[in-house]
Amino acid sequence: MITLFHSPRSRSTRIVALLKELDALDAVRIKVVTIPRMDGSGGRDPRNPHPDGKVPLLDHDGVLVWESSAIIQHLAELFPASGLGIPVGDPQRGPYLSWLAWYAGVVEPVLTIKALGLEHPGLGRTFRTEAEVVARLADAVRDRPFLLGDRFTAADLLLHSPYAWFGKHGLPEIDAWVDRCMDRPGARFAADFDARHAAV
Ligand SMILES: N[C@@H](CCC(=O)N[C@@H](CS)C(=O)NCC(=O)O)C(=O)O
Repeated sequence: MITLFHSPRSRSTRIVALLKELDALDAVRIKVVTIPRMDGSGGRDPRNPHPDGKVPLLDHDGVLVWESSAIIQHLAELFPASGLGIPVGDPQRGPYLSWLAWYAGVVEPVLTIKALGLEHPGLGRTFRTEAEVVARLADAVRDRPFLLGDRFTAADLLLHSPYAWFGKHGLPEIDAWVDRCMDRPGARFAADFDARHAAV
């Protein structure tokens, strides 16, 4: 039994999109839970076994998988037929894993630092700046539709997600790539799912 703990319009929305892309909606149960929201609504949900009370969380036969990057890799490998993951032995495997890890290790901290308006030279030295993050992404998609070439992968699904929430960046390369990622069955399904469960 596999269960995704999900709260609408949150970081777990991208995992709902992934389930659709993987054609795994019959195999994975989606349990909608609450989380504390910025506006003071919601709250930690006692039904959510995430150690920090966060979403997304995957429970696979009683074993917990947390962090979006890990959940995405786990699910893409469990449901390989869709071709959203890159298998061991494929020369693209290294870049694919690197994009997933770079999202968690660099993109999330950098975007959070920027959103909070924090400034310290050590932050840029450690993580790099938002301008550098955007430049890396723009370089990657300037001459090809997706991060790894012609094919949409789970790396695109994860890396484009901040721009899907917070609006486009304004750089034509990034905006066109985000449009391509949002014009997918997974993104459309997740938006519809969240609209139907938005009260939670
Ligand atoms: N790095 C984590 C971040 C998870 C996260 O912060 N999720 C937010 C929702 S967008 C959450 O659950 N917040 C509730 C809380 O902080 O208690 C991931 O990507 O899985």
